[in-house]
Formats: sequence, C-alpha cells, structure tokens
Amino acid sequence: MDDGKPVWAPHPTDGFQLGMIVDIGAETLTIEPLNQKGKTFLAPMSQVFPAEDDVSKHVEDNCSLMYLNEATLLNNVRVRYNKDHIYTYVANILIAVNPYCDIPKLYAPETLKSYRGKSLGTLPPHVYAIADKAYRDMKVLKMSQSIIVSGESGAGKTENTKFVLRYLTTTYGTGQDIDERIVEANPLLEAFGNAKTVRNNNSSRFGKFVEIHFNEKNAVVGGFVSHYLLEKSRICMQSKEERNYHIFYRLCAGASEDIKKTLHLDSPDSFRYLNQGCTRYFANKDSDKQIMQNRKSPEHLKAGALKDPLLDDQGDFNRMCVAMKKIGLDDTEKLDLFRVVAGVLHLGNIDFEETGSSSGGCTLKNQSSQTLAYCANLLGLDQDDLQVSLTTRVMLTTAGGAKGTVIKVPLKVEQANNARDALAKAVYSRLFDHVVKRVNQCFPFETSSNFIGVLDIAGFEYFEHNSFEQFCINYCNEKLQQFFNERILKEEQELYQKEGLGVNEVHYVDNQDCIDLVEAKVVGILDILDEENRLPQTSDQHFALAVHSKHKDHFRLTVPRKSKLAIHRNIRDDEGFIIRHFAGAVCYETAQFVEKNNDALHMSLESLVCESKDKFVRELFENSNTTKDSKQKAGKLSFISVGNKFKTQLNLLLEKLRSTGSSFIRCVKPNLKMVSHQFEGAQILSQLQCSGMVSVLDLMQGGFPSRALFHELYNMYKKYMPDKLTRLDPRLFCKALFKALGLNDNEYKFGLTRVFFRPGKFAEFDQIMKSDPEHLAQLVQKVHKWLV
Ligand code: AD9
Ligand code: MG
Repeated sequence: MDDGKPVWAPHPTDGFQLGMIVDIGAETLTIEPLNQKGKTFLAPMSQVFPAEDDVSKHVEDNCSLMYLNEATLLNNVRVRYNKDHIYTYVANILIAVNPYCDIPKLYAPETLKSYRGKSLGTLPPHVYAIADKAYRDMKVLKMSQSIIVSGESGAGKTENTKFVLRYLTTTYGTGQDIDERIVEANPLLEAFGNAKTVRNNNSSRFGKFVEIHFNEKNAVVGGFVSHYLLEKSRICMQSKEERNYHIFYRLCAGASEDIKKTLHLDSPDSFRYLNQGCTRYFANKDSDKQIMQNRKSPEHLKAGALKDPLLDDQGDFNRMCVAMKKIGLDDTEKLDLFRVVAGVLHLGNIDFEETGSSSGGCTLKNQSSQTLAYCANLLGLDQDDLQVSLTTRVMLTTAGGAKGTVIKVPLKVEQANNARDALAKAVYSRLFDHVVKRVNQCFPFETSSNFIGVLDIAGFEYFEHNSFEQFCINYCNEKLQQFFNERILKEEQELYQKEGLGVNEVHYVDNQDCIDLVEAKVVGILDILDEENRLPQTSDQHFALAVHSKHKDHFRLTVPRKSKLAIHRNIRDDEGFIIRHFAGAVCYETAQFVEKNNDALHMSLESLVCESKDKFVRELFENSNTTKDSKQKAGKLSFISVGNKFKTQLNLLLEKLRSTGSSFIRCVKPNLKMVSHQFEGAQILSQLQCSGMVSVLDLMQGGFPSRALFHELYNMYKKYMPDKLTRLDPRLFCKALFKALGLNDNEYKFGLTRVFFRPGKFAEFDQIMKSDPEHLAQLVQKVHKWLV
C-alpha cells in the first residue's frame, strides 16, 4: 500500500478518511490525512485499507471494485447515498440505506413494472430486483424462497418488507382480494404491534415472518404470518419520549363519539398506561405548530397535552379502519378489538392502598371503583371477582400435614400493582395473538406449491442497559448469522469446488459455541433460567451466579468487571454477565430476567379471564394452560417459559429457512437524528460490520466475487462481434474473446458454467468491450481464424 497512492485510514466520525502513509512501524502506520497536510496520526495496520484510484466513482455492485474492504464498501455506499442511490449490491446481497425521505419515482408503478422478470444486475440495484429474483428462483428451481431483512431499529426493515410484499402481489397476483389483503394486513399489525420509540417513530415491537403462497402456476394464492416476541413491558410502562402501542392513542383520538362513550374513553392523558412516557404537544413550539397546521384535520389541543406532534393519530385511525374493512373485519369484530383495548386502559387506572389491618393487605382506592366497574364491564368480568383476584392470591397450604387447603393470601400494594400489570400484559398479548390469527384467516389457501417468506425481525442490539429482550433478540441474531455464514460463505466455497476452480478454503468464525451457550440442554442459559423459575424462591442474583458457575471458562462468557467499558465494571457478578457475540460483546443485566421469562398469570387471574362472560375475551384465553387439571394444582407454581418458547419457535423458523433458497437484505440507518441526507460514516460502518458484510468482503477479496454465466456474456456482447464468432457456442465464444483481449489468466477463471472474475476485473473487462468494439472485433476475428 505504500506506493504513494492514498489509503483509507480510520476516522472517529466519518469511519474512514483518505490519507498517505508516511511511515511504517511494526504494527502501526503513520498517516497524513489528504485534507490536513502535516497533521499526521498513527493507525493500526489492520485498520488501513487500499483506496480505489477514483474515490468519487461508485458502482452498483460493490464486487466490481478493485479493492474489496470495509473502507471501499463504506465509500461506495456513501457516494451512492449522496446521489440518492440508496440500494447497492455486494454480489447477491442488497444493502439498503434508509433515505428518510421520498425519492422521486423510486417506487413508482412504472419502476415496479420494469423489474419484472429481469436478472439481478440488469437494472439498478433495488428491493424489487431481489423480490423478482426470489420469484424466479422459486419458479425455476421449484423451491420455496426466503428473504431475510435485517438491520438495527429504524434502518428500514419494515418498509422494505412492505415493498417486497407489494411487488410480489402486484406483479404475480391474480388481481383478486387476496393480493390487497396481504398488503393491507400490515396497517392492522402495525397498529397493535408498533410504537414510537426514540429510535423509530414506527418501531415494530415484534418479529414477523410473512409467507406469500403460490399455486402450481406460480400465482399468489394466500399468505401466512408468524410472529415472534411481542414486547410486553411496553404495555404498562414506557421510557421517556416513547409511547405505548399505536392503537391506544389512535382509539382515543379517532373513535366516534358513540364508541368513545361506550368504552368510556377520554384523552390519553387520563390513562396511567399512556401518560408516563411520550412527547407532548406544545402549541408555542414553532415546529409543533407547523406540523399541526399542515395537517388536513387539525386537532385542537391544550398545550402540554399528550399528543405526539409527529404522529397523526386521528388520520392513522381512519386509515387503520379502512385496512380493517379491506381485510374483511366487520363492525362487531372491530368493536371486540376496541373493547379489549379500552379494558386494558381502564385496568391500568386501578389504584390500591394499604388497608392498615394486621393482615397487611391492600384494597382499592376509593376513586378506583368506577374504573374497576368500567374494566370489569368491558372485559366481561365480575366486578367483585376482579377486585378479589387483584388483591389476593390463592395458595395451597400444607400446614399441619393437612394438605390441599386453599387459602387466600392478601397482597401488598406493590404486589397488587404487579398483578394488575401482569393481567394487562396477558390480555393485550393475547389480543395481539388474536389479531395475527385473524389476519391469517383473511388470506387462507387450500393448496400451495411454494412460498416466498420475508423475515422482518430486529437486528443485533446493544444499549447502555441490556435486559432479557436484548438477550433474546441477540440470540436470534446469532442463529441468523450462522445461517448467513452457511449460505454465503459455505455456499461460495462449494460453488468454487463445484465449478472446479481449486481456490483455497476461506475461514470464518463459526458461532455455534455462542448458540450452544444460550440454548444447550441443561447447561445453556435458557435452561438455567427455567431452572430458576421453578424454584420456590426465585432470584435474579442466584440465576446470574448459576450462569457464571456453569460457564467459568467459556470463551464467550465473562463477568462485567472484566469489561473494557467503565459502566459495566460497576455491575457485580450476581447482577449480570457479558456475552461475546459475533457482532461485539454485550453486557446483560439480569434483574427481571426471571420475571420476564414467565408468561403465566396468577392462577386466580387466569381462571377469572378464562371464565369471562364476554365470549371474545374467553376465546382469547381458550388455549391457555388453565384446564380443570391444572386448577386443582392451584397455588403450585405454574410457569410458562418465554425463553424456551422462543427457542422452539426460532428453531422451527431456521428449519424452514434452511429448506428454502435465500436472499439477504441488509438495512442501514444513516444517522441517529432520523433525517434525510446525512451520512454518519462511523455509525454506518459499525452496522456493516455487525451485519457480517465485512467478513463477506474478506472472503470475496481472496476469491472471485464477480461471475457471469457463459450464455449471459454471450448475450451481452454478441452484438459487438462478427457473425462467424457468434455461431460458436457460448463457452467457446467466451474463450475466444478472452484470448483475443489478452486478459491475464490470474484475473479470471473458467468454471463449468461461468467465468469468475477477480475483484474489479469484470468492470475492467466490460469497459474494454464497450470502448472500442471495432478494434475488438478485428482482434477476435484473428483469434477465431486461429481457433478453427
Ligand atoms: V424497527 O427495528 O421495527 O424499530 P425498521 O423496521 O428497521 O425499525 P422502518 O422500516 O420502520 O424501520 O423505517 C423507519 C422509518 O424510516 C419509516 O417509518 C420511514 O419513515 C423511513 N423509511 C424507511 N425506509 C424508507 C424508504 N425506503 N423510503 C423512505 C423510508 N422512507
Ligand atoms: Mg420494523
């Protein structure tokens, strides 16, 4: 690299900067930035990369660059992003940068049409091209396909997923209701499963795998949605500046007066589950005023009212109702959903106070009796039963040897609050399950030949504080990364072998050990956690210590005090653990792990809702574990493991993915401010590293990243060639061409079905072909004579 050409060296905010090497040490290089002469700095050798000759040039497929490394990738993505080309390929993988604005024509109907039936690479990189590739692969290989969309919160996973669904239903649908329903299911799912967070105003708080099914003629026949891990803590509590699920605010803002009256709804300010976090509306803030004025139906609000100026709850409510109608929900069903949502809101407003009696229990605060009545009424429960179930707990005594006496133990205020919140979470998450089930009923199919599944699930997460939710999502990402490695890295090598290229094996880090650490039987963290949940006295501390003691010398696990980061070093061994994930080390704080791992309600609450007078509510809990049998065990610890349920779901999902062909879309968030035209290099670089893109480049730099089938090359260039030559079969045609051009055979290899190019060489080849076809034709003619 020290040949006087510029190199890419690390930069704290841009990711990389151009510079010259001015001195070479044992492990470091001294670099002089191009734009700051004389200001040299040291950089580790492993973080300095060769730059392309022309850094302002960009390419559609990153593999046509000469140098494949993280710096040239970042630069290519940056140059393209600045020109509003948000999509870029790395071979068959699509990188999608969130533009945070509408790019003219990018998703226009004519653009959508133009991608139909086109091979990857014939048109500019696009999510439509990936969708079409999946479809063509399905058709040709007669094999189901999956598209795995990943990226951090706000990177654009859900939006790209919707573009894929719209593309496939528009292009390959039958023009019937089903097509529209597959698309219109989204607003409903998002109303109940998305919320505003600090990272994304419309953040999906659940993962989903949406399958579009096709018949033997490869036309759309139906769909199926599977969902994963709805975030339940949000139902009862939100961080500052965040909101609960959209539906709550939309219902308060958009429901007709009639409905509001029936459901006793008021402004969101009056509900505990809505009024803790949230941005408020300030009419004296110019930006807020502007936004509200631009809206067609301005809502009249008091200053400081609970209303996010960026979100149009009323308009969104109406749009959601349209979507509900389109997927076939009638007014009764709609009201069923709304009734339960309102019931949860009222439940949240119930307050308790100490009774002051010697038994130490609690009772409802005076002003809560009205709320209790509303809640009981909306959920079809007996008011008194509800009160008793919230303030006491059924226990089975074994005192004096007389076993089986059921007694009611009074709860303390804090315990009653917990019981109330647990009930709210259970009811709402069952409601969400129902919404998904109902959505699935609206695009049923009898027979299906194949499907294309799109996975939209949260990417690798690490925050300042990481809890059970991050633990589960990162475990999931380890599994998906392993799948990515299998598909991209292993298959790449297999292709070289199959084509007889005899190139060296490429190494990558297998993360099976990390997956085992989480999911192995008995000793895996999930099983250790379940074990804790089954103890009569559970404790998060005991759980953390058990994890450490079972995995003392595990390469992937360590204690927080050994962390490089100061904030972790205050966490004691019994308060957390660090896992070294493929994308970096994450410190998990184990407080609440035990509680969050348990999906079961107190027995008395469970039986209460299971026996609701409201048929709809009863059915929500129909398949719960409260059978007659388990009721007899009332008081015994009943426990449903969230972690192990997720593990089972995940393993089923991966089994499914492994049985399909796959494509990958890596979404990238350009900046933390969520604004357009701002490229924060360092931040983006870290996303590219986390998504495994950098290891793909390492692999490709040593291999043959660009490739073309003989007949594809033939079709591309035959128009420049003399007739005689075009009569050759495609393989011979290519051989003659390459001989004629005098290409160096280190730069390409002939396989059985295609030519493989070293990095950047295909682009060079293409340029020669198009620069002087006449001269070329003469050359080829000569070679042809010599050949025959
Ligand atoms: V999360 O993990 O669910 O929190 P996602 O799903 O990755 O996240 P999402 O698709 O919701 O992010 O995108 C966030 C926002 O970015 C959207 O609400 C849009 O406002 C914006 N966005 C994303 N992709 C595009 C796009 N291709 N064009 C325009 C976009 N705007
Ligand atoms: Mg999303």
